Amino acid sequence: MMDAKELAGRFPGDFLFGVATASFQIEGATKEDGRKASIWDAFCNMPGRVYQRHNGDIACDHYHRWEEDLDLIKEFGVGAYRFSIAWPRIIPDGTGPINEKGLDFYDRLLDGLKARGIKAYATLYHWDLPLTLMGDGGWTGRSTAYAYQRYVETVVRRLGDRMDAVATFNEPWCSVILSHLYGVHAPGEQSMEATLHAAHYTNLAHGLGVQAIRAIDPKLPVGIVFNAQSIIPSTGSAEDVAAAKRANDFHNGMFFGPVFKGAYPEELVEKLGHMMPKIEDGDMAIISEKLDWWGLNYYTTARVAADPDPEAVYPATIQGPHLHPEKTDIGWEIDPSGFMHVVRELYGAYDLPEFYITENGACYNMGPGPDGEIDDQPRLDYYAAHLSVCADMIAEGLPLRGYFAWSLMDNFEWAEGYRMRFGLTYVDYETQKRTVKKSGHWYKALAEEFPKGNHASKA
Ligand code: IFM
Repeated sequence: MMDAKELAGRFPGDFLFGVATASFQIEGATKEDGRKASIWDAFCNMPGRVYQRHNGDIACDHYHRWEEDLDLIKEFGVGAYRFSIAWPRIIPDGTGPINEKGLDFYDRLLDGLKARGIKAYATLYHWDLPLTLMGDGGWTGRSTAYAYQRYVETVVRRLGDRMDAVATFNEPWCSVILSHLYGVHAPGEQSMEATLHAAHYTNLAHGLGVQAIRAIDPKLPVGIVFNAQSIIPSTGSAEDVAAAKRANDFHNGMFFGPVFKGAYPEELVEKLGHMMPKIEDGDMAIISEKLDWWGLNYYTTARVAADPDPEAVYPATIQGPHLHPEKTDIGWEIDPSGFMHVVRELYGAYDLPEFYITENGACYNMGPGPDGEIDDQPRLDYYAAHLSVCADMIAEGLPLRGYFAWSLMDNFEWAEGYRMRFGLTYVDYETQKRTVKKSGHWYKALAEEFPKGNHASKA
């Protein structure tokens, strides 16, 4: 087992360790204090979408247990907490009246973080779009980008003074491609045209959000969080290498291109431009406002091969066989080398600012043993291997400033419901009891070493 303290020695003293969650996955209280439905509430209620029709009604009951949860975060010895704000609590219909009680909840949360000396890394959108906005097409409608901008203004005006950093979006790939092309996430659409519209209006919303934040508080570090895919050609054949390039353009370039270069990848536009929405004058300049930081969420690698079907639609790729036999309980290949691969590729391709690993972690579903302890050694090993790669990134000169473990605790894993567990803390959903797992104790031993030189007892 990798020694946590030894690993700590490979990180700079001011490196930031944190834990992450997201609103819909932990809060519950979906009908309380003026919150209205999000697209995820509706999706959960539709048969066949979410495992056993699990929903977010109670989740980890964090809306009521937030103080206990902040104490838990403090216990972990981490310097920062990454959480998201639920738009349907703040502006329940997406546009229209502001719900003060929703803002009050995050007011309490932020004050609670400050009181405990924990930095607040807030995400403004982690997929809980107010359901009413589906009436305008949801993310496929341009007006949603402007509704988002007003929501951002509302949040940052009231809460921005206690945020240490803010992200406009979490994983646009999921809220665009997984949700509008593959139909796996809400709203469950399966159309390339819808996907391309959602992509452009999400990108535009990001840029409009950045403008709003900067106008209110130019000193608040603003960024965006991507689950950039680590794409590796299945074989060295020219076909597979070309397929990997197409996959890169489609899955990564669709977002990184506009945000960091002010343009969509050329081949993507050539092949799919006829299905894209009209790009208005000024859109690309808004989208490519310079950012202070960006976040990478990394879990696994994608092996990509050319689709042999001559009729295949762009990007015309298929999944190649896994290289490593080891998988987590959700079936994702474990490949720490893919972590380094994607970061190097992205810094080679784009002019990127400093970054954080805003999510990394593993799904293992073991529960308490006879002694009540949760022995999740494979998760601990996963963390150790990936954190070791983070130390390598720093040694290589990559501007990595912090790392957030996903997740503080087990929670609602979207279409998988509660059956898939990513927590450092076990949640008994019957009693809502939280029990720190073996991996959690290990992560605490690492995190509490930071900031270095700041612990009288460890001098
Ligand atoms: O649970 C999710 C999270 O909401 C976004 N990133 C990936 C995690 C694991 O699937």
